[in-house]
Amino acid sequence: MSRLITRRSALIGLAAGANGLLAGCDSLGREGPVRKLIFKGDDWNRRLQRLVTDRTALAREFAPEDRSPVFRANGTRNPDTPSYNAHAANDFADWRIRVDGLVATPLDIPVAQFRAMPARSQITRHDCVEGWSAIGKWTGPQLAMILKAAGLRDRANYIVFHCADRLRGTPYYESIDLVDAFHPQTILAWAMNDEPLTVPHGAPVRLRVERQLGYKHAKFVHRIEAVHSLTPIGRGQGGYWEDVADYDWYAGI
Ligand SMILES: Nc1nc2c(c(=O)[nH]1)N[C@H]1C(S)=C(S)[C@@H](COP(=O)(O)O)O[C@H]1N2
Ligand SMILES: [Mo]
Repeated sequence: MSRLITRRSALIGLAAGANGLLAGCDSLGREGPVRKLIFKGDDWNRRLQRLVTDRTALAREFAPEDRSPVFRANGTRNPDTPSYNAHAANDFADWRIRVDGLVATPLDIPVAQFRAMPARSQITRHDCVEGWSAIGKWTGPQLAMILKAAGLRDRANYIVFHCADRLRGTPYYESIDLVDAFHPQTILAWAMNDEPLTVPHGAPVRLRVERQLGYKHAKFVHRIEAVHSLTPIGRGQGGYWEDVADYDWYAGI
């Protein structure tokens, strides 16, 4: 946890610096080009969010009766590749999740072992950028536990989730920073509403990163990679939609 503590003190420093910058903003005018320049880009958005909200705070959790009767599936509803279909036909018994990149001990976790790990359950609201929300219950091990088992190296800054589906020929992927990776509600869910994940919802394993919008919640995860920089991954923007449609990398809610 020393890494997190280090980052927290770094955040405090950042907040102090950002305060100065914010104070200066009044004199820059509300719509001026300078202000636009300062506020452009999700890096600033992320820092501002860090300043005004505590990113380690928990997302709201709901009661079982709050669950949505219908939880829509969105994006890829079935990766439908020969390899994925073979796994699905076999109830994903041979699915493995690789954990590699900047880790001391790369892992290759069979899904059965994964399902046997201590798990967290949480009933949360999923918010899609397309304008719909749904409440569901998610169960799975905390990502923090898996990252601790693998041992992140010092240079690791981001965690990348590689998915089994392709959209228009391009593999879906997503990434988060270490604040979200070690957030207690960041889990690798293998169950939804007390049933094993169905294919439309990301079987056999999908990410839940509850403080961010829906597109960050990578489904069909087969590889988790710790990296120093996002630039060499995909087209370098940190995720499929970030690459192809300019979505914000940091989609905090
Ligand atoms: N691998 C993969 N993950 C994905 C997507 C996708 O198309 N492929 N779509 C994203 C979007 S936009 C949303 S809103 C959620 C939808 O999750 P659901 O299908 O369980 O509702 O998954 C996200 N994760
Ligand atoms: Mo979405």
